[in-house]
Amino acid sequence: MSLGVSEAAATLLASVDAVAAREPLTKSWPDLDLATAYAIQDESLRKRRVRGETLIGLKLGLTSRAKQLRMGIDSPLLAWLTDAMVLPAGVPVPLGGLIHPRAEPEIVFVMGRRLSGPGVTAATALAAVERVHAGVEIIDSRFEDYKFTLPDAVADNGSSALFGLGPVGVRPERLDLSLEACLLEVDGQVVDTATGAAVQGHPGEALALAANALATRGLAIEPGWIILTGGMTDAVPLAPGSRVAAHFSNLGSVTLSA
Ligand code: OOG
Ligand code: MG
Repeated sequence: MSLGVSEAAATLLASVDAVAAREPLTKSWPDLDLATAYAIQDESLRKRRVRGETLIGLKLGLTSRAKQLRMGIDSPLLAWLTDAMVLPAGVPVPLGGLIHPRAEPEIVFVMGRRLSGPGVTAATALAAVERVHAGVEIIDSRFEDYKFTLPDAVADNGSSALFGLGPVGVRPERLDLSLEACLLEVDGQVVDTATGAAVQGHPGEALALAANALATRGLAIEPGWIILTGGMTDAVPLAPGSRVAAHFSNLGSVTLSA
């Protein structure tokens, strides 16, 4: 027996609250399709808003080859960000509230203007951006062993948990984001590197993809929204006592302590 949309959303939020992984929805709901998965995601946003959370933007996931290969899924996803997901600078990662967190470096946009598809290109998308920041996202899939299909991950709001932004905000026209480089360090050792080109060739392409995908659901990207464009490298597990730092060539650094 498969769950309905509202029950599935409630079950996934219960996994967040209980800090407990569960089996993928598709185990008991093998024909869960993407449209229904996005309906579950929207319903979990509605439930979060009822609890008092505020919608502050969205994230793309699985926009780089590194991430797609790791998860075995070759198409990007969108998910919602709320104010409860912001990790302020200097605050340790609250590991006790997370199931099996992983950290990944991302290029992040803060929107100046509304961006509404269809037909958005990277150039028109970037023209709507106010500032670019360095970011680190902490993902925490609600599914056992991070094993899921694309509809599972969509329903689970793209494994979203927390994210931190760097203090440096740069106007998009001042950078070539395809060349923006990132070194990912764990406990002082470089474990991975990438440039912005890892994200759909250019993070502006990811932003355009998000605007055009939202348009098919009758939605637009709103002024002031924060947009995480997707992990540039594979994500690294966040172990107790560890320190993860993402150093960018122009955007500064973000450091998280677990
Ligand atoms: C899905 C979320 C992916 C990204 O940046 O690629 C994501 C997952 O890998 O759990 O946030
Ligand atoms: Mg991510």
